[in-house]
Amino acid sequence: MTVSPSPDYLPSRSPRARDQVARFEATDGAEANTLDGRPVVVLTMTGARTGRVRKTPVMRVVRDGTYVAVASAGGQPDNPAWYHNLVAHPVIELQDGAERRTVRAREIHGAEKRRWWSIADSFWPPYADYRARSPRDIPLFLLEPVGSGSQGSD
Ligand code: F42
Repeated sequence: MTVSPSPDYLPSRSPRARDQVARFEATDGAEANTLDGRPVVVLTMTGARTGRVRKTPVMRVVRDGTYVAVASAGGQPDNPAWYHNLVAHPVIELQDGAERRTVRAREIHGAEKRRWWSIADSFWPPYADYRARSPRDIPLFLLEPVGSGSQGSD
């Protein structure tokens, strides 16, 4: 079952991201679900400024049912715009293949973040290069199932 974009949907300014989301959603996650052969998921969120529906592909990073969103933007000096969306409206939808789930984004820090970086690097090794060249401490969000009591530990 394919979902037509809601009228509130405001596509990304990035043609690559916008086109990948369109193909991914048109095929219910069967196509456009990789980058350089590594799996990708799509996040659907609420814009921090516009309140519109925003979507962004991110690399699929998951361990024991918990996903991670890495706000790397290729190591650019600034956080991606979608970082602000997850801070302002942390309950989002994650689509992995045909499976959609509601998750809550929680930014992590310290020892918890270091642990998850090693997991994220195993899914997408270029993250280590982004960290090396970015002036930012690239943010990581855990995308936890809604309703989980996990507070996480630093
Ligand atoms: N980016 C990552 O950061 N991490 C990844 O793991 C990742 C994987 C990936 C895989 C495939 C692919 O095609 C792209 C991938 N990207 C990944 C790139 C990602 O999809 C984004 O293109 C990139 O992270 C930049 O995100 P961005 O949100 O900055 O996008 C820009 C291009 C954009 O669309 N900007 C909009 C604009 O109009 O300028 C604003 C978007 C927005 O959400 N605006 C908010 C609103 O209210 O609508 C306001 C946000 C604010 O600043 O308050």
